[in-house]
Amino acid sequence: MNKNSFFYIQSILLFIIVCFFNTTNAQTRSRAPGALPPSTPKAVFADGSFENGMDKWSFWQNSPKLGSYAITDHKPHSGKKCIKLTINNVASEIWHVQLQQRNFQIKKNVIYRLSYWARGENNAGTLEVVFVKGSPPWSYYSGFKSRVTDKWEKYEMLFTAPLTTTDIQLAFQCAHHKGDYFIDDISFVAEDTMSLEEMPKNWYQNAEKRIDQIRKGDFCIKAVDKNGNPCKGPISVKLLKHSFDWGTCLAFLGGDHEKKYKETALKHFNCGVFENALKWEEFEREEGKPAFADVDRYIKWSEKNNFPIRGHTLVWGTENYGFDRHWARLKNDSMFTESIKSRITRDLKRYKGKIAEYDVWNEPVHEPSIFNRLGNDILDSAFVWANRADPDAKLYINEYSIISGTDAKPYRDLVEKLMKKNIPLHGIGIQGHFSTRIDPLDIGAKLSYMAQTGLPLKITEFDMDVNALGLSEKEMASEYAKMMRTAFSHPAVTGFLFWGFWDNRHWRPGAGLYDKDFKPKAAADSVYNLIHKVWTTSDTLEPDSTGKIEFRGFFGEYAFTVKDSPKSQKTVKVNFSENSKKEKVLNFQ
Ligand SMILES: [Ca+2]
Repeated sequence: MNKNSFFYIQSILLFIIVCFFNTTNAQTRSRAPGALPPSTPKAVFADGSFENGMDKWSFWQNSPKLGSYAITDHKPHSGKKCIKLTINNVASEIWHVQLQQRNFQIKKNVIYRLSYWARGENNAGTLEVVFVKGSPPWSYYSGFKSRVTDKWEKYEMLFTAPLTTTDIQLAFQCAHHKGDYFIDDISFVAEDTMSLEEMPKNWYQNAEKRIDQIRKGDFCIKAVDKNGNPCKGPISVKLLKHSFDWGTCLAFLGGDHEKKYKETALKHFNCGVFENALKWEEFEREEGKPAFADVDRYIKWSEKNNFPIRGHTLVWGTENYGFDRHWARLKNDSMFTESIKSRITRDLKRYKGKIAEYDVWNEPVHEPSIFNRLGNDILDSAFVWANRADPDAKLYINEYSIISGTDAKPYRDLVEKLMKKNIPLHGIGIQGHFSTRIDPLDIGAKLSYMAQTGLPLKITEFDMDVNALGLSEKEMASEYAKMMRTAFSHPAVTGFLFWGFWDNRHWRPGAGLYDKDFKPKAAADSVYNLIHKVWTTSDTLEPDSTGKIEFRGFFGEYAFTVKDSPKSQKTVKVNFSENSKKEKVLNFQ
């Protein structure tokens, strides 16, 4: 940091503005369903009233002619002025037009309330606000989206600071819909501190010890032959498949590499998750014409290979990818509600016994567009409908920026609200798309924070922005391993799924374990080695005179092989889980 920018930052810190706003007849929209705690202002950042013009704000666009800005006296929310952002040309990414403020002071784990007033003219649509790192690679920390209406409305979000820094940027982004966006009375106040458990300094160093304690059991088998006599000769013990879910998202798109793609998934992992095929907007592009045949292909493969696939996702509020124009969203509110109910009921009944687990609602904290329309209770209803349609299905909620960002608090608040209402929610999905390096203590603390709900946690969509972080292949392998070890050694975590493994089929190019030509990167080997060599159980033991062997091994499915003569060997497969009997009699016929 040079001297000038130091003084620049200092001047921002000293700059205090108090915003007065009229709250009568105003609606407040916050992102997660549910009210925020009352505000008790303790600090304020730079001018959000626009009475002094742009002041510390700046306008940025990715290419000229997307949009423009103006300080205007046209119907400000309060005072005489507000800012107007105009989008003339829609961009592929919402962040291509931004109103920014950078380099203000935040303190680690302090919870700030950002509030602002906004309205739209000329069909203005989604306005997103994000907190990102204030310099490359602009790592994402937290954000909130909402649709502006033609009336001034107050919007609020809570932001938990990821670290103590001034290297931070707040940005309002709106390049997804043409129109005029008016913003006024932006306020940013500290009001609470997130109570994250202080992880012991050596918590990560002790990961392998914890893994041994929580992922293994002491087991015993008694091997008998067809006459009931104890087996003689050595018995080999081999873990075939972890109880713990090690998985990847799947996209069966055909093409030359399809065979290799499927083989690679089976080689590394024991379960999968639909990347896009089950997302409603992809699955049922036309009303009444769901792509059953496409999903059935996955199911067939899943059953053949004993490779369960998670049902991601039944409902997702995002307005990206043209989803805001999906036929269901073009209906009136009551018909839209009815369509959500039909979709959930129809598909869970159809896939009962074939898909065991669903993300019922994806990104409820960050994508409130459906709650804005239908109210917050639609979330509760979705879980109830899913539970009625398939009472055996495990129902998850799924969200990003929880361990890879700073939104654990609003997520836990939402989960606890559902639990208080006895909504059938069985697990917490934590996506894990990282744009920062892996910090095991920080991640461990956030996992523990979420685990306090008492529900199992699953890392559902892990990847890293390898290119933006400038990771070498070796560094990437080491970061991925660090994350796997962090999650596997946390007692509340029951699964870990990569969001893809091949660069040709990855939303984040470079994040795959294999490059475009299917050449394995260092991470491919290290991921394989951890799951199949480091964290595995494989031994050959001599039974005692009663045919008994004892061993300590990972929970999962085992193959026991008896070599009863040089020419004959017999294998029995059996499962040893956390809850299974510690001792089993196996009959080697
Ligand atoms: Ca104003």
